Amino acid sequence: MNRLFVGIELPASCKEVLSGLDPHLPGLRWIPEEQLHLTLSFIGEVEGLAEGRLREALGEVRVPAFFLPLRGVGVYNSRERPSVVWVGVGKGHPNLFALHRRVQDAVLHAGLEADLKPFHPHVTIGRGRGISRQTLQPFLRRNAETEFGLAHVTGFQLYSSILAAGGAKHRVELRQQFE
Ligand code: 2AM
Repeated sequence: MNRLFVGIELPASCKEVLSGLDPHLPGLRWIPEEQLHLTLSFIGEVEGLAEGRLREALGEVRVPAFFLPLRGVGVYNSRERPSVVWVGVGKGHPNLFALHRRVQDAVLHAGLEADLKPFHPHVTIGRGRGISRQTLQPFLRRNAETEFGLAHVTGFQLYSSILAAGGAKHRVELRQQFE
């Protein structure tokens, strides 16, 4: 069994910028540079045969390459506290949403359950470990509208995720290039 998800790996230059944003605040764990990605579809535990079908279906997914702006920061809250600090991708990127739909179709085609919640594309850059909104506020205000560059998206990856005490470890299982 592998715990799988599909995502877009960011170019090294974008990862470097986002990694360098770390405000080093207590109660906030910054995501290691090599793990920065945009999740397209979280799938969960998958057994070998289904993973084979998924690899095959993902291998058929092609959309035109596109540029994705990385822009602004925000948080998702859990029990009144920020749990996820994210970087946004602006509004209305038809190619990103088309890619998301194609990946979801591939997951369903493989006989797996796709996460059917609305797609809110974001790059998780930090995880709250008890930090308050107030402590994070100056960082959020400072970067609310900051442009972090453009990611040239020419493919996507199938990742496995191994849960460990210091945070999940991700490994690229498949690279699908459409350009
Ligand atoms: P994220 O994109 O907000 O960080 C691997 O765990 C990736 O899948 C993470 O990047 C995570 O969210 C995303 N994900 C979505 N749903 C998840 C779930 N139910 N459990 C774990 N991760 C999930």
